[in-house]
Amino acid sequence: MNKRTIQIKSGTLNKGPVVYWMSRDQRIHDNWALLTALRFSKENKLPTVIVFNLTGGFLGAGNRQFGFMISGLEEIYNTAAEYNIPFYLLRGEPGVNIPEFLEATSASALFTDLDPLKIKRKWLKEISAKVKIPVYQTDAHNIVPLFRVSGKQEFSAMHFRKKIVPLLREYLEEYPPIFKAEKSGMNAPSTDFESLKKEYAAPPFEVDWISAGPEGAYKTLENFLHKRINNYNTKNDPNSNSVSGLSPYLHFGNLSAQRVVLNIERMDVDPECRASFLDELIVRRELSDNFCWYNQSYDRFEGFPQWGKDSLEKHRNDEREFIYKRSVFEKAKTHDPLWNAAQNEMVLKGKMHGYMRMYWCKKILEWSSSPEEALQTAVYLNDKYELDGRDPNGYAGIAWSIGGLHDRPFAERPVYGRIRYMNYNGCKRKFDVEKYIQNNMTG
Ligand code: FAD
Ligand code: FO1
Repeated sequence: MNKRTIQIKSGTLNKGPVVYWMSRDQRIHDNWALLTALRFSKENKLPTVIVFNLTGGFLGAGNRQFGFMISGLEEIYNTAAEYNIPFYLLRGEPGVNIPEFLEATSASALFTDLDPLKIKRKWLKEISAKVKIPVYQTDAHNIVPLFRVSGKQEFSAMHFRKKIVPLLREYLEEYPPIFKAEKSGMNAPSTDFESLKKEYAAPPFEVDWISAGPEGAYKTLENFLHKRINNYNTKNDPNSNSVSGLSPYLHFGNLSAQRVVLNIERMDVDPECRASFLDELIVRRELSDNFCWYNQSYDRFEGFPQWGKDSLEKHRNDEREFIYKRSVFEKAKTHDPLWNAAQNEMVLKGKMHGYMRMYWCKKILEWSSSPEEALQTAVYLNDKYELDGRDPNGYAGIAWSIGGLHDRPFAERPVYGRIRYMNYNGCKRKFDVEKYIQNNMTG
């Protein structure tokens, strides 16, 4: 088919449309999965339709994330129409809805995007088992398809970097322009986005500092590239506005990481800032997908590297100075004003600065009664409150903080064992802690 696509199932073409089941990559432009479906449609003189399945309560997501996602989908629905692509929004279980939709439309083939998360792999398995048409999956999220970079879990950024960098020349190509699909007799059913948005707009969880969808994503990217990227060397200062703020858009696939890199390459950017940003965007981000794809225990203690598990095991019964239950963490009621400020930032805004995420998570390990409980608390809070949560980056970031994933052993100390340690004084040396606390006070 092409170098970014794998065939999940063979089958015979029917007479109906080619269906793109959009899930992870919620955009029309710069989308290899949609382009693959459109090309296949053209070769077979068939129309293309997009179907999106809304699944309530997805991995702990609430109004905040659904509200953001639905506003983006409304924009995508309208853009799809410009290319003669009807957009269907279904609600319920994809394992039931997608096969029914394919049957009802006599669909010829199914295309979808690729996601390493367990729930998405389960959905695709259920769907494939029920249909008789060909099923294809395209990695539209990673610059180098994850199955091409490596056939196994990579244990450090250094090893992963060595594998991905030589492939970038081949994969960092400009996207071909999207083209109009064959006109079909099918009209996009009208979707009442206003009612949907109202359904998910209830407080206390809405956020108003970010505008959803691909348009919001491009504006944020432009602002970062033209005004802020040259300050990226201060990325570890949570008071500096030097990070991109792109993670919610990358998470929902409103923006392609490949587009970000292509646009940066056309600009004159400070070389140190450029290298540091691209290392996060390419190496760290795609390494997280590698972790979740090859290690389906990505959200469990068992998923940590062996040395991390052994070390945490040895220190399991160490005395803890403070032990908090999940509810104390959730209400930001610990003894540490810096930790509480980070938690407030996440609860109030749906985001937390990258440097604070590390501190936040390591302290959850330090102040929980076991590493398993710490992991559960961190995943629960991250997935409930972060706009960009429920993402391979989140599971990898938490496993890095608590279990030493992609990291090396450090000097032994209580509770942490050989897992890297962080503390308040270290933060004080790096940035104005009082200012960060003041900026994230409640009430
Ligand atoms: P920038 O610094 O501008 O980076 C650009 C992009 O590079 C990010 O949007 C992201 O896609 C990628 N990136 C940056 N840092 C990392 C990293 N350490 N690992 C993987 N990719 C990275 N990221 C999420 O997208 N979702 C999460 O739920 C999430 N949870 C995290 C939890 C913990 C405990 C930790 C330590 C990290 C977590 N991260 C998560 C990774 C990182 O903190 C965020 O991606 C980053 O802070 C997002 O802000 P930004 O877009 O301004 O980042
Ligand atoms: N994907 C879907 O196909 N249907 C959904 O209803 C859905 C909801 C959702 C809510 C919050 C969120 O963070 C992600 C959500 N996603 C949904 C999936 C998402 O696009 C990503 O594919 C994964 O979360 C990360 O890879």
